Amino acid sequence: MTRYGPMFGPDITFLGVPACDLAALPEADIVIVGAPFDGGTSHRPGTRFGPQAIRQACYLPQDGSRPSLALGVDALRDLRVFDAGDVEMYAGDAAAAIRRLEDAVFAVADSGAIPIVLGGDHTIAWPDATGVARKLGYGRVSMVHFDAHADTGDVEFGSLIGHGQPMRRLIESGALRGDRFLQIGLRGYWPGPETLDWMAAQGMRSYEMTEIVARGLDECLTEAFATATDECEGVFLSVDVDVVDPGMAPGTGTPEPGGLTARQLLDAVRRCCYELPIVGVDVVEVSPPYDHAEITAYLANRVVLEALSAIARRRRGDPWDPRRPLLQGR
Ligand SMILES: [Mn+2]
Repeated sequence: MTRYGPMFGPDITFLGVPACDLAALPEADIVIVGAPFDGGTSHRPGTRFGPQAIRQACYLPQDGSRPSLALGVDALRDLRVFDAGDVEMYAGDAAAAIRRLEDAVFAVADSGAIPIVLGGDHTIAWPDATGVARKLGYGRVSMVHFDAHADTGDVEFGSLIGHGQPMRRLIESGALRGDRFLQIGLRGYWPGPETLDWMAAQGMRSYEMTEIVARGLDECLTEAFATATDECEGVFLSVDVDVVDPGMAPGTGTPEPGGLTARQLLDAVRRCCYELPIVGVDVVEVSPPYDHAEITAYLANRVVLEALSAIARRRRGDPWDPRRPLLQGR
């Protein structure tokens, strides 16, 4: 296992943070890992180009500094953030690809850093959360999962590996507990009753958009956070960009109308990373070939930055009140 650089495109890092080698990890708070894999995609492909798009989608210099207006931290400087490049993930050999990714994520977690994985289709959540659970203990990590889809399919296209199935594999293997699994933003027409019955039997809690609209996202998050922190060492945050309405995130493989706004997702990710003991993050399903004006890549870049900034603010330790004005010491 070593630094490959990006699997596709020029050798850049996330917004210019220093590069690192997975085989010789530095003392780090955060290690970004690219997972350029779309071999588990059921419909529109292209997420193999997601990591590079997310790394560079920004109008500011690629200088390794991003002072957050909202949080008053510069996460890329306040935290030791490195980019390990892409794990080699050949779409034609899904089993080998996810094995390699799980080892990479485990190496980061084992070093004491938080892995932030740039997808890639959602298949990667299986090796991502498993890699973290290998370090912290099976059943000791909870999941907060933003998605239009439950991703709890059993066998699809004759395979156990696919972007509609990672959450089932994580629970079946014992890596994560079904009753510490919080899903936010589900909607549409999949899965069917058999899969919903299986999810209920695992004790999963899935907040469908109808409930989120009726109760408000903040109230749902507060409730979910109480479950996520009960009897668990840490929380894995998995963000499928298709949780956002396709009008604000068109560049994705399985768009489902009627989702969260970009603003709601950024605020929710901020709350997760400020209020919860986050031990791993992935941001998945950005498909640049289906994007328009880089809308989706820009959003995913900001999701990563929001997570980093909130982790930095949480570590700083002083209270943060979102209602205080910007120029009066928020
Ligand atoms: Mn998904």
